[in-house]
Amino acid sequence: MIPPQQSWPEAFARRYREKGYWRGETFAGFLRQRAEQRPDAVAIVDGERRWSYAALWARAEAAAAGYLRAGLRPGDRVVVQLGNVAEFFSGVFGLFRAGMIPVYALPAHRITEIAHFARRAEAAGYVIAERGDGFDYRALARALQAEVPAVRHVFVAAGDAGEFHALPVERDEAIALPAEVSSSDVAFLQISGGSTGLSKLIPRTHDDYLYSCWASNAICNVTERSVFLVALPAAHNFPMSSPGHIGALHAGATVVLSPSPSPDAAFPLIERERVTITGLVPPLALLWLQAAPGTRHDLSSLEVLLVGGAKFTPEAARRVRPVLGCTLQQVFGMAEGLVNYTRLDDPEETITHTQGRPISPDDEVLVVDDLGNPVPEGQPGHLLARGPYTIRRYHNDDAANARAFTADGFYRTGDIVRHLPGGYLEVQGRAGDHINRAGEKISAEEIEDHLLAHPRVFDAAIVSIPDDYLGERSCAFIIPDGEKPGAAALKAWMRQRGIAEFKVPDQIVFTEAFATTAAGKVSRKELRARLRAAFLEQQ
Ligand code: J2J
Repeated sequence: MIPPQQSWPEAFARRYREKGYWRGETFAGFLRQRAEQRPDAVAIVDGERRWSYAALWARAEAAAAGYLRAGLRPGDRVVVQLGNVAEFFSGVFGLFRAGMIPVYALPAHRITEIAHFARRAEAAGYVIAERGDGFDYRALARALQAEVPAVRHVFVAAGDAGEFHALPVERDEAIALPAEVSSSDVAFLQISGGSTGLSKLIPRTHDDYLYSCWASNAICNVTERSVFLVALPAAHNFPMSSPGHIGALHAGATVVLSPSPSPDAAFPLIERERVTITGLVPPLALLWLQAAPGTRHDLSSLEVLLVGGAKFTPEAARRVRPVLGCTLQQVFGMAEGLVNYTRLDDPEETITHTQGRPISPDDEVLVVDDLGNPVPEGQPGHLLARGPYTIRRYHNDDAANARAFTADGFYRTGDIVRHLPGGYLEVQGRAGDHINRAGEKISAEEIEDHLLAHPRVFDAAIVSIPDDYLGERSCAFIIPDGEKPGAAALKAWMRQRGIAEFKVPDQIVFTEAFATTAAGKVSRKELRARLRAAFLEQQ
């Protein structure tokens, strides 16, 4: 079991309960309730498959019995790596029903990342589909079990299970399912896109996460008549919780799964299913804006487009209503907690120029200088956050906890923002060294560590370079050790190490030396800033 969540001091927890934010609800509990209330309403649409709430719940119970029969126990952590398929939902709600704890990996993750999640979470199981986007996840499962033998059970939720367990679709009545867990327990571990080293694991409780989802529903007008399109990967925190598929299921609405976020895949689904709301990262929103005027598909059902994950420019934001005919909602959130939205009835200027304001009246937001002192409103500073759905610690990572939280429990977001009148925030950039590549966060340090393992790399520094389409792209500056390895060969070598494709540097620049100060000493952060400045000057 993950030890009881003691991260919110009792006085805070009491307040959040008294104010009705934490309602004592669990994931399995709310889905069971919806299945009783609206058994025949469509919960999940995946291609030609339509699962009612009753069917989804039955599948979740069947999966739960399958996990238990195989030997997993309540409290076990289970890495889930599934794309936008209906089985994501039966697989994950099955874990909730069995009192187990999903660890959400993205389909793009490869052995290096999956092994890290499994170790850090001390996972006992792994749930996959046989294939996705042409990739063989069973081969990845074999590699994982060779590297992390504690992962005893692999479940193939869709496709041919081969030597692994198939995820049952019929309930084995001989297996008793456990009683419901406590809503203050950790429900799952989400992946952080932080700046330093490997991803951290984010423990979210039933109470805190469900609050952020149902409160988002009210802000985004998600009700049981809504149809939510999951265009981004379902395991990502944004399409999961803002208000996301969890918000939509909580509302008793319909969740439509798109195999890809491209207009080719999404536009026909919007027309066919009369989709009312979806969320995109800025590069995809730009692609949709480009494709919409020429499309033969009827997009008129779309009421709200959420855009977040990276900064959306005011110029693009202004085009959403005229081109797509819906209201834009900017969303600035993070898997660690705090989520901000522009409101549906905000003035146009606020919607196009800000990244919104927090969900909760009890979100505490501070904007401080380098020394931690509050800066005046309107001045840029570091964003710190504390509140009823913002974590107070990472899972199993003392070093990260010491860095990421203040003594009084504020999460250091790493974002540089300006606080505007009315509590609105405008994101200015990042203090740390990560690259926000189309909403995917890449830690410079993590990629540098990979590069440094190459025998012909003497030193490496990864920087972000502004990119019209991606927002930022990654550029690796390399000092070779002897003969240059060649950019293509180096990229191929990185892929071979088993990392997500989005982390492979977009560009590689070989150089003789990195500029240093007169004193000869320079921090990595400063070095990266200099390399970026020198690169941009040359352009
Ligand atoms: C600028 N930067 C943004 C925005 C996130 C909703 C929406 C997004 C995420 C997410 C999420 C931004 N403008 N509108 O979890 O529930 C950058 C910030 C932030 C980091 C968090 C959600 N929206 N960002 O993107 O955990 O730097 O969550 O700290 O992946 O993305 O990344 P992540």
